[in-house]
Amino acid sequence: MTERKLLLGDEAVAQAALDAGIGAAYSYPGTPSTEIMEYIMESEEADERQVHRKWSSNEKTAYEAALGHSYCGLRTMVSMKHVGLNVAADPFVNSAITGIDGGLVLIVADDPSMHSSQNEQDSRFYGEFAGIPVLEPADQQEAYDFTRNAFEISEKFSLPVLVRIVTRIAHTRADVKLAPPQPPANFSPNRQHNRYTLIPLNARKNYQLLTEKREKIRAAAESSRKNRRIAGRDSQLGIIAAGIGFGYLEEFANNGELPHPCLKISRYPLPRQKLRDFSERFEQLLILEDGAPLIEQFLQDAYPRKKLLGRIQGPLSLTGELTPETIKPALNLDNEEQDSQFQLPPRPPKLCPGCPHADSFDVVKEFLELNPKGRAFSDIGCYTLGYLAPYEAIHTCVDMGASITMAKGAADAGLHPSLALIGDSTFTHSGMTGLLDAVYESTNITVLILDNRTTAMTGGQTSIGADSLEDICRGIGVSPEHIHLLKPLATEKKKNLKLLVEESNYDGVSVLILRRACIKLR
Ligand SMILES: Cc1ncc(C[n+]2csc(CCOP(=O)(O)OP(=O)(O)O)c2C)c(N)n1
Ligand code: SF4
Repeated sequence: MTERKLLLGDEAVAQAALDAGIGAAYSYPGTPSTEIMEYIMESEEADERQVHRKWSSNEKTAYEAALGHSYCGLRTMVSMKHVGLNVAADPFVNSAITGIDGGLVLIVADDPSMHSSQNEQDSRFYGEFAGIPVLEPADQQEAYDFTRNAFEISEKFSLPVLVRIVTRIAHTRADVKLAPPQPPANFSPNRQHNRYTLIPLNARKNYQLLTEKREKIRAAAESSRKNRRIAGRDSQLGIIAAGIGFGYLEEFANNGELPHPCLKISRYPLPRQKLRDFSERFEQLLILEDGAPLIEQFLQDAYPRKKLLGRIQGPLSLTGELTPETIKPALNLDNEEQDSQFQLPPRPPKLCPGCPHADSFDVVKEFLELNPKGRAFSDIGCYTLGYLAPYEAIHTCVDMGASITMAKGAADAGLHPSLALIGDSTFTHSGMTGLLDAVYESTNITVLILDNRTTAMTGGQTSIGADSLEDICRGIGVSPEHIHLLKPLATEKKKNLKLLVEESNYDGVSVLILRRACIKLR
């Protein structure tokens, strides 16, 4: 009997990778992709098969480890949130040039509407940019099926394959039909050293090979059933629906029949000919894609005079996620009465009562009141909430690791006092190299590592360097007398403030480690 499981989209992807016989999974946490790795970590099946699975320091190290595993002939999955791919972009783009051995599947969870992210970039562009195949499931069943298939495509073309999911697929559950599992491949390290050694002599040849592969993967996307026409009731309008856009369109089907004929897109590079053939049959087209208007831009360039309903010309917004509600007006199926039933009051995030970060902010806030010319460059984590009232203790949050480096740049410009606030996990993700820059130039900055012993913001994953922070700072070259361990508690406030004032007056790099466990860890 076929096995079925009720799975989140994230879990469907993870189960598919296990069933595809992976030897390892690598990841750094980030909403909405975290549950992929958590599922694999807790899986008994993965335990029995001894699938290697541990959190990595960041997305770049995760991607490179996956490439090394694939190099040995074994299938591997690496997962991350969309901004994580910015961090992993270097090995990701270059792995298209080296090619892979064991199937390498990259799962990227995009976050349209920025439910828990700094931006809403669309990872399909990364696929086009690197020249690799991208699959975009419309629901949890496709998340499972496409991930299984992604390993085959990866091995067929010797290329990594990107599977793009979005928050609403990652974090909603559906019944998923599983396919029989496959045994893992045999360990067989690569012998073609010219493929993986990207000196110009080899890289030029490999890049030429990649351009030839691009034609093949484009042809495969053109002929794929993942990109197919589906009949609909009213041919006044043609719809092109990608990924979850198709899932939303299906909500308006009547007895299984779509309101308008549709071209469903789930495999990239863009099947340009298929898009043209479909588009030429309609005077008006509606394009449903959750993210940036990748398909719509192509059609606008190809048919400047055609009426295109979508994100560029409206009525859909250029930003924010698609929902059945947002596409309803474009389908002339608006029903305001029903909409208003689902309005929930907003619930702004706040620190948990008793959070150690609150006591650190009390100190920083008072310090900034004493030093109004000072600035506190922050990073990403629970402590980003220090921006909001009642703390209002930080002034920036741009990307992981940017606190120390921005504090350094500002100090280089003459800003004083220049504070950097960074969590323990973010510090080992991408703060350490910035600290080295500051030590190298003996820049006058004061770094506060808010060490709550975990990666709290994404649900409390292991913070893999938390036990070595003092050693790391010493190793990077911060003078031991300017590394201090503090306890963020109301009773220690006076002492902590005094030390912060003293260290901010030291003309060099100081590090204060404010250590108290996140209350969720108890
Ligand atoms: C490149 C990138 N990867 C992952 C994330 C998701 N993320 C945001 S903050 C964070 C780490 C938070 O841990 P820590 O710095 O220890 O702070 P805490 O939340 O524990 O206070 C993660 C994983 C992100 N925003 N950007
Ligand atoms: S989860 Fe932990 S670190 Fe985050 S706000 Fe709550 S107590 Fe603070």
